[in-house]
Parts: sequence; C-alpha cells; structure tokens
Amino acid sequence: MQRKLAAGNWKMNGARADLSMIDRLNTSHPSPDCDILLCPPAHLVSQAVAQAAKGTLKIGAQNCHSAETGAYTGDISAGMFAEIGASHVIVGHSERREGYGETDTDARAKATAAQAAGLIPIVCLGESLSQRDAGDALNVILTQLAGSVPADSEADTLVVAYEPIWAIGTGKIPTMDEIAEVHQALRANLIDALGQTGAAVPLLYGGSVKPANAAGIFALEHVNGALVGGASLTAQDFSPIIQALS
Ligand code: G2H
Repeated sequence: MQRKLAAGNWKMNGARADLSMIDRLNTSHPSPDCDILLCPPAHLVSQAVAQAAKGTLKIGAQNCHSAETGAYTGDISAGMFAEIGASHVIVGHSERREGYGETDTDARAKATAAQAAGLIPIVCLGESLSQRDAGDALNVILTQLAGSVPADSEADTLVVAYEPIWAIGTGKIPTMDEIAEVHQALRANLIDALGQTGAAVPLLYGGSVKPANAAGIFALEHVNGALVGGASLTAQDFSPIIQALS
C-alpha cells in the first residue's frame, strides 16, 4: 500500500510571516497513512522546521546540489537540508529543467544524493503541450522516469510526481482519463524497474491542483497525492486539498 502525500511547493514565494500557516496546517489531523509536506524557499526551511516541530507537518526543500560539499557558489547540498531537519527535496521540476537546463541525469544525481543524505526525493516528470499534441506524452514521461529515478530506490525513499508542463500554474489540467493513463503507465514501469518496491512508491499529480478539482484527481487509481504550487500558499486553499486526500 502506498503512503499518501499532500506536498506544497511554494516556489519563489512567501515570507517569514507566511509560515504562520504551519500552525493552522498542524491542527489538521490527516489519516495515519497520509503525510503533509510544505516546501518553502530555502531561506525559510530552518524556521519552518522549527515552527512545524510541535505537529506532524513535514518540511522539504525545492532543489539541492548533487555533491555533498564543494565550490558551488549559491548551492545547497541534500546533506545540508537534512542537517536542518528537512525530510524531502523536489528534484527534476520542469522549472529547473527548462530554466536551468537540468537533465534526467542531473535529476537522478540529485535524487541519489538526497537518498544518501536521508531525504526523500520527489522526482518530477512531465510533457510539454507540443509533446502531448504530437501523441508523444507517454514516451517522454517514461523516458524521464527511466533516466531520473535511482535504480536502488525503496518505497519509502522515493516519490514520483507527474506534472504536465502545460498544466503548471495555468489553471488547465488534463482530463481524468489522461491523468489515469499516465499514472497507470508510471506504476507499471516502476514495477518493471523496481519489482514490488515499485508498487508501493507514492505517485503524485501536480499542475493546477485546487480545492475544486482535488477530490476528483485523488479518486483516480494510482494517484496517491498531489504536488501543489499556487494553492499551497494559503491554508485556506491547501487545507481543503489535504482534507480531500486524507
Ligand atoms: C506544478 C505545481 C507545483 P501549480 O509546478 O509543483 O504548481 O499547482 O501552481 O500548478
């Protein structure tokens, strides 16, 4: 059985004062098989961990370097995030792939570094609109999966998130059949690659998840939660999504 996960990705948004929403999220009591995660910008991770300490909410990072230490000005390693109490790190997000030229190889190196540091990587995959229109979505996604997931992952050391690029921050989402088709293919491929471990890896959907569409998405087979951007910025929006999952 897969654990469920409602993960908020604040991207480059939020200030210290916004961490007050952690207190409100910490008063929600998700089911025992459901984790709630917030990934604020890097400079807020430490304070967020402290603020979340009195509840069950987990705090993660949005990116990490693949090296443990070194001359990488401006970067932060997985071990550094682990040291300050983070539990997860997002890798391979399309905004990193598009904006910084990150490849599947980079995503896998970061995911491997995260696992070595004791963090759970959330490996993101997803097709562009032109790739979907060309009928190439599944091929693109499964190629990214094969190239981005560390081969020796365990069910409790990996999360995979399907995020169609054209659905991110646009208010558009795929049809329920399209999401179901991708998640079915991801599950089958993870089982091929990892055996029974692949059956238990949590699979998230991401891209314009809102309170109004969350329950329908969560009802789909092989959808074990969501990676939520804009709607994770306030408790008013994120709380009902958490409720819909748990
Ligand atoms: C996709 C998602 C969060 P949003 O990037 O990872 O963002 O929910 O704003 O589309």
